[in-house]
Amino acid sequence: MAFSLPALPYAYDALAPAIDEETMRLHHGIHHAGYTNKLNKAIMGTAYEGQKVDTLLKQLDSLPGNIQADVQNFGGGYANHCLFWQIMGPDEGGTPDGVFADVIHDRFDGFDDFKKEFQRLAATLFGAGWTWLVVDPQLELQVYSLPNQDSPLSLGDVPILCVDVWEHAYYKQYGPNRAEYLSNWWDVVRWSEVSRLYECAKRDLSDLAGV
Ligand code: MN3
Repeated sequence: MAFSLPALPYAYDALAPAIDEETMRLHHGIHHAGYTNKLNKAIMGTAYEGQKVDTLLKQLDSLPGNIQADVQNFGGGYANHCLFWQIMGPDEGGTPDGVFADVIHDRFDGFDDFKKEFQRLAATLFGAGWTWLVVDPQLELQVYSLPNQDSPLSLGDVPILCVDVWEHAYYKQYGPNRAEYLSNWWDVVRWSEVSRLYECAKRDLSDLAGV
């Protein structure tokens, strides 16, 4: 089974004004589609055909040299954008609630401090890459940036929130003003989904550790 470009779970103009329609069309229809096609080309006819992208990214270090870089770049590009579309939505934003809100609060001295730190990392990432909120194998939340399309899965962490700071994600609409893009992006973060992914990540990591 080849990888396919997932349909957006909302209309192309649904995230405006935070992310406008033209940016979403290019980002999904050209960039994400491009990663999907290149990943398929890299994997097709190899022993890794049919594996899930998460499985490939988790075992990146042990992949043969001729497909390792392709999985890192195109597999990462494929998976990262799938998550990105999923954790956004129209009329979202605000703050998380329930158990996840408490976890964020305890880990980062409050939601505002979490936002500040996450946005600082995203604003200062040099060049192209993503900023991540992940659950690590000790089930702790961590925030960090990674270059290019590198995935936290390849480090043993499970990503639950991400922001794309490649120029293709914002330049058409915001020009070089990445900080403004980031400030507006919070308005479309779908905290209910991030919270659900947190619970899934905890469960999967606990199963893995046999606890
Ligand atoms: Mn992108």
